[in-house]
Amino acid sequence: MKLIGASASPYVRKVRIVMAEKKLDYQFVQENVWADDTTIATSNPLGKVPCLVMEGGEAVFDSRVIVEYLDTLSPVGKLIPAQGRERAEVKTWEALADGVMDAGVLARLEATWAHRKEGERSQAWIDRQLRKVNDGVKSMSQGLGDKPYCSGIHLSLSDIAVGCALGWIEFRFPEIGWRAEYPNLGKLMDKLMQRPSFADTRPS
Ligand code: GSF
Repeated sequence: MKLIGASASPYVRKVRIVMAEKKLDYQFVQENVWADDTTIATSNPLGKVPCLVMEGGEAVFDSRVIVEYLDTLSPVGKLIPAQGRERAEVKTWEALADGVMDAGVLARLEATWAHRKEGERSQAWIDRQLRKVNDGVKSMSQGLGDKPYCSGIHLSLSDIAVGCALGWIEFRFPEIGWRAEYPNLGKLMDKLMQRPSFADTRPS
């Protein structure tokens, strides 16, 4: 399998961590989707990473579809419960974490996308998206409480998705300072960073 991605992308990191936790082999192909000469659309018509390209050349996207597929490939370290409430809970944590990343990406693009002129940037839009980031992180902290993991008693996709969202906020929006406000999230993040899957995929 070939994973097309970028080392700063939190969605790509989620897939790389799942690959590592599941002990799956793959080739990581770095692609700058913002470059004029990007060829990402030949694999993903939406022009986004991550995109998984299978041995036969078929493409699988987006990150939620990819991680769900990867979790079926081996029984090693099941990350998504097979059914029922537990499954819905993990998928909701993932949706929350992805939603925080989506809002953060929208805010960042509004503020920094090179093709948007100064007068075209909307502070009201940036504020709206950052509110979602802040509310989302607060909800993560409330949901985690004093439990060791976001859902269940073992590592799951919930923790991986939350860890990717928090790590990316720390990387792109250090001023948000979620560690000071939510020590329980800091504790979870420190624990996750002790895993090679997280330590080896720090956003850069
Ligand atoms: C989001 C992927 C995405 O926005 C997923 O895979 O979960 N829902 C999708 N990827 C960004 C890179 S990043 O911000 O991490 C991307 O490829 N953007 C290119 C574009 O043209 O929007």
